[in-house]
Amino acid sequence: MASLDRVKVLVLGDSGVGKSSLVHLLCQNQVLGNPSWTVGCSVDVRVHDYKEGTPEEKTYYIELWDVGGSVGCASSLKSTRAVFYNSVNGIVLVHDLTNKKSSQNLYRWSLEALNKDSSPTGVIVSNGDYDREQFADSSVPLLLIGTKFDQIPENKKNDVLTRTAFLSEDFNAEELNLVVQGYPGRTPASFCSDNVPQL
Ligand SMILES: Nc1nc2c(ncn2[C@@H]2O[C@H](COP(=O)(O)OP(=O)(O)O)[C@@H](O)[C@H]2O)c(=O)[nH]1
Ligand SMILES: [Mg+2]
Repeated sequence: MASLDRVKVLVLGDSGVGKSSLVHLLCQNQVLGNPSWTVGCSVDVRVHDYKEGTPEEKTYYIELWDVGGSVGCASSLKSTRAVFYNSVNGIVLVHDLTNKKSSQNLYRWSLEALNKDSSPTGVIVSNGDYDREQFADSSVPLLLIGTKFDQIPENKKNDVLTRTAFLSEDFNAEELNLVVQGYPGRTPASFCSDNVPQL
């Protein structure tokens, strides 16, 4: 059998935003019943038929690297994480739509993974002084995923969608907002597959 092309995708974001649930849903096609703490990094794989049914159809072996931890942690932990950031083909930035801090921290996560998080003085760049051009010239495609859309009250949904649209512009990223866990009347797997054609 011919070997499949391998694509490495990082899944980054604060603890509790739903990274493990998302990766499980994408790779196992089912809801993660009882998510546990992710220690270090866990890798799951999805076999994906790119442009299925067309002459350009090609099968890829997509590795989703779910990197645990906190972005505000000590630099020694960060340098440990740096080993995961080699040879990356894409980054999924995950934030919890009910938690603004998790959205703000995505600036730091992405700059860390793109290896652009230190100024010459070693001071970490926060979203207050980040530069859009740092994302504009990135050759690594970014996808922004907002989770827990089911937890947003109906009258707040438009505000949230406006906020995520600005955020995805900042990152020069595609964006999706979804429900990774189920909610009444909708199975999460079908909801997700409707919304994640690119993945
Ligand atoms: N309501 C709701 N809960 C979610 C959603 N996605 C994840 N969760 C819950 O959020 C919690 C943290 O999820 P987990 O995947 O462990 O987050 P991680 O720390 O980023 O890996 C779990 O209790 C999940 O069931 C979602 O879309 N809606
Ligand atoms: Mg996890």
